[in-house]
Amino acid sequence: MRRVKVAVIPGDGIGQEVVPAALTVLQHVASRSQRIAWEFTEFPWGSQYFVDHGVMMPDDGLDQLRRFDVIFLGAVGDPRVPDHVSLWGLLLPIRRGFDQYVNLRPVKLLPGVESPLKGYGPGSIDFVVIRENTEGEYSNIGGRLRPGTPDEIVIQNSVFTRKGTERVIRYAFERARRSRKLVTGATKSNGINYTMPFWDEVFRAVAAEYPDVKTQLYHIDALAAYFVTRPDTFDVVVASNLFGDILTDLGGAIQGGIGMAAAANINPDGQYPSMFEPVHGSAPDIAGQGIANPVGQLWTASLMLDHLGFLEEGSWILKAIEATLEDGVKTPDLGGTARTHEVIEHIVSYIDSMP
Ligand code: GGG
Repeated sequence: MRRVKVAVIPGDGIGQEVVPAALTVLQHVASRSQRIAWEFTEFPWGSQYFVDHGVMMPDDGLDQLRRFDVIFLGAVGDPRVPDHVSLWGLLLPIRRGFDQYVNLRPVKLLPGVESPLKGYGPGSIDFVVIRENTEGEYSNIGGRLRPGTPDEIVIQNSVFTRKGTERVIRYAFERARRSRKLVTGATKSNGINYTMPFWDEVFRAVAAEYPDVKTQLYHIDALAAYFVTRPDTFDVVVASNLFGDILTDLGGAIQGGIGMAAAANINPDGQYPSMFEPVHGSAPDIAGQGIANPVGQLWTASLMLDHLGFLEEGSWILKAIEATLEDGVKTPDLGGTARTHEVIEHIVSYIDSMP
């Protein structure tokens, strides 16, 4: 039996619903497995904390999180707090402070779910996006001069380091060696004339070290269109921070909805805890109604188990998700009528009754 210390941050909106739901499932997985003893510690950080204390998390937040094996996060965002304040006060400092330079986001069409793209059935869309997670367009370097005047100047810099670019592209190639051996790079080296030609140069240099892996490099605009017109042709897609963010919302849409999409913020060196969160945000429009889709958070829990080395247990959650969706137990965003707790009950009873 291994003790696993998990920092739990439900955060805002539907994070407060889908995180406890996923913890229930994780407890059932642990009791079936007899190999895991979870130690969950919850942190009340997020937008309500900001309203009460003026910060999204305490100044020593990262120090408090450092002693955990993993971080399990729900959602960030609240109409009472500007989005750039909530994001730069919690989610982004964790990703950057803990050097979680890989944001791994699976895009897979599961049985029982309909893609808005016609002609695609279960498993026909199945790839992973590796999003650079610590630099690029999310640089936090820039400023505003003469705000509010006709002479206002606003600058936001992009930062691409050789180390940061090379390591995430290399991760994508290593990952592709374990799948269909095809890496697609997202670029825009026609219009963005310094950072993106550099990105392409590093991509080609790393590719040369992996002669067994096929490659393609597409401008982001064409790649977005190919996600719609030929999503079955991808294996591993690697993209800069902003491009990867946009592509994976599109990825969520083609796999049936953003409520399905999972993400793992990984520090591959294991020096710091990795963080697991769904792709979706806090969905204030449906928060508190008990109808949030818990699948993205559950799939994220499955990625967390994989990361911790509990591959078998991780696969139980995915199988339970598939069986539940196939049985038609789906929340309204997927065209169903089930409430969050009904999806969870179905998943738990599948796990508890596994042979
Ligand atoms: N699940 C975490 C969350 O709420 N993400 C919302 C979001 O806007 N994230 C921005 C990003 O991933 O860059």
